[in-house]
Amino acid sequence: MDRIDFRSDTVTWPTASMRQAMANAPVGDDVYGEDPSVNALEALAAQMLGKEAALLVSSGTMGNTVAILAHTRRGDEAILGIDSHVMMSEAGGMAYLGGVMPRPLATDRTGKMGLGEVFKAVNPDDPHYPATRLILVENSYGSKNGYPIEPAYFQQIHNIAQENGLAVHMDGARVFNAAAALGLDVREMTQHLDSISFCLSKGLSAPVGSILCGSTDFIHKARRVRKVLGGAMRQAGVIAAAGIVALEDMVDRLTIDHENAQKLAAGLSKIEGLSVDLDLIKTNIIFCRVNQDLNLSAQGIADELKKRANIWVDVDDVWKLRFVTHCWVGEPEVDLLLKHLRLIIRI
Ligand code: TLP
Repeated sequence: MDRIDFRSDTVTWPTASMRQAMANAPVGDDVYGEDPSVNALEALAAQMLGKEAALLVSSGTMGNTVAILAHTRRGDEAILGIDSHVMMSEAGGMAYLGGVMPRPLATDRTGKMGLGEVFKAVNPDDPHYPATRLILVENSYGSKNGYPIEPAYFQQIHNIAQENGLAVHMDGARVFNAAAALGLDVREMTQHLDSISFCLSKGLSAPVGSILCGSTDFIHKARRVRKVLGGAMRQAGVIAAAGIVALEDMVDRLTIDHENAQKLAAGLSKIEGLSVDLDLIKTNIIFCRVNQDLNLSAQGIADELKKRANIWVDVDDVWKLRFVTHCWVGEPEVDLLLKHLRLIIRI
């Protein structure tokens, strides 16, 4: 692949051992519960995340949508961060498919909703108000440089939920990044949650798939919702086989992506005209502001990078770029990106 792609960790291709495992995967009909590879992946994921059961779904969006629909009824309300992925980038699935009202709350620099605000957002049991049923959290927090939020926060969210009979679901698309950054076992990140979904196809490099984890009862319910959405697959073992390799081989190396992000962020912050919140770069996502005095917008910089060096970056807004490190962009690619940025910004 000659393209150097910093747009997202979703661009990662399956590794050679994933392709091998896919070719050799034992399969069966997963709607009958007979696919040995899917069953093995679900058992491994449940055990690693410290939950009773797990369900393979096609994407992070499907994992979150299935979870929301399984936790709620039409007309219920879900509290969530105003700049969370579920709120901003999942096509309004909770409202479109579930008739669920989002109750968006502001988040701080690290993606946390204020605990007082969460508490106040829970509606009283009064027929005027939608019934608050769910709190949605995210970790790492994508729109805040993938910041890894510490488990103590979720313990407090869980307390509010318990006092009010609510469920807590985490969009843990990159929860393994969060755990790695905090030096914790991922089970410590999930202990205060009723359900969590995470992605196999981001930093873990699998081609397809996410996993929803929770109690046996919850996953039983979720399996029905997945079927309703057309997401029950047949010989999905070919996908699951890559997912098993992702969990066995790709988790421990995430710290390399974080080190490369640190290096990139430090380099960016030294280029006049670009700025990065260095104290917030803990995982593999970097948002970089472009000074409006430069005669180049974020799009202009992205176009130049592509033209000169086939380097692809994500344009977040007119004055903001996003860079994501992953296993296909290492130290040499970081150096090359920085070199070209210096040249482009000097013109
Ligand atoms: N995120 C993508 C884009 O949609 C922004 C990316 O490139 O980062 N939760 C979080 C926190 C995510 O970042 C994403 C994807 C999802 C859920 C959805 O996963 P998919 O794309 O598998 O539906």
